[in-house]
Amino acid sequence: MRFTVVVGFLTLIVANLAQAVEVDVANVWLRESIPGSENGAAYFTITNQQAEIVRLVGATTDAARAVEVHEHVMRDGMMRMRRVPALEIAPDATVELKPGSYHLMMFGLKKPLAVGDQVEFILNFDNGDTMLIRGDVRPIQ
Ligand SMILES: [Cu+2]
Repeated sequence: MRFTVVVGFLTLIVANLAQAVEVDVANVWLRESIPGSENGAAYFTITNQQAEIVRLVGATTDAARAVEVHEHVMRDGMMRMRRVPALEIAPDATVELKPGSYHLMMFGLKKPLAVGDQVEFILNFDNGDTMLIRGDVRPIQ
């Protein structure tokens, strides 16, 4: 299933300052909260449709106190997460944010993520452009 990317009003505000990034964001989804967990994660695919590298440097949402771009890395035989200051997407490349890999880490959820909820994020790019995306909460498999 594909979700249409909605360009947010913030893009209009900064349109005169920043060149709009040409990306396609699809399949935005979140995993339903484990009871008691204050953190969450969001996933999507992002395709660079411009001739230059796109760098995703962060995101915000009303659903959580803070959001960071994260990746999972194996260190000392253990799976750990670390912050990615700038997720680079090469021209014509697609990067998949998915469990066990890149994700949007949500800290301090305002309420647990329940199946059927829709959550919006504003993606921030290094050139100052922003993009509003919306995803559905899916059940834990
Ligand atoms: Cu994380």
